[in-house]
Amino acid sequence: MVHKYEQVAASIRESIARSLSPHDALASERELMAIHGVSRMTVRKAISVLVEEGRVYNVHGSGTFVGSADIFSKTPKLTSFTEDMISRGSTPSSRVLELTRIAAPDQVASALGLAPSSEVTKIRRLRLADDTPIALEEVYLPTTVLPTESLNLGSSLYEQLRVAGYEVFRAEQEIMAISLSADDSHLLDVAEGSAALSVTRVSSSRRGQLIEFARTTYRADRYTFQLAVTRDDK
Ligand code: 16G
Repeated sequence: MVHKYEQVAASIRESIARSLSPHDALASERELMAIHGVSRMTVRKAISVLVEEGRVYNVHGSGTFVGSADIFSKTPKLTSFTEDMISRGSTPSSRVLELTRIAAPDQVASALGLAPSSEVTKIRRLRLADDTPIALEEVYLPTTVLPTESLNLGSSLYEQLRVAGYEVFRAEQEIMAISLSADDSHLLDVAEGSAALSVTRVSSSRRGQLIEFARTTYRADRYTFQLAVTRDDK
């Protein structure tokens, strides 16, 4: 059965493709309710699907606007790079820059609760969407989680972790604005010193086992983060 909100979402997708440009306003909630003969709740559900897909974004108090096709917007849901790109209709790919087994640097060992100098796999990849560089990723995994030799870096790391019984379930993240070094600017195909968002993520499994220390550096002109915030009940 196709739900009403899916029909409304499909019809909004169509009208975006047909007649709207990035950052144009969508019809108001009230208008969408009238056009589709549905409740406010159904309109809200349809819009939230489109927000998840990155096709539209909300500006509090102003309405809903069409997203920009070349800007990827990440929501607080825990997702992998592959999932982020596929949900936006782009094809993800990777260029492996480094794959080594090393003694964990102090910061990594302490974040992952490992004894100093424990063995970890270090992975550096350039991540692309439809062949355009989007992010640089540096990931450290304890070798006890996945042996270095078993990794297939052409495909999703999170999918391989899931298959190995280490589904990434929760992550602590810190987001920082940085200027790219000359080398990283070159890899990401932007002017030297361009702005980027550096996200440090420490990921754990459903059982609380620490799995991954990652630093993902996104081109600031191609990536935004969306966070829903609420006031604590008094
Ligand atoms: C995301 C994660 C990164 C993870 C990667 C796995 C953030 C900030 N970072 O880039 O920690 O290693 O996805 O992607 O979301 P994959 O499964 O496509 O290889």
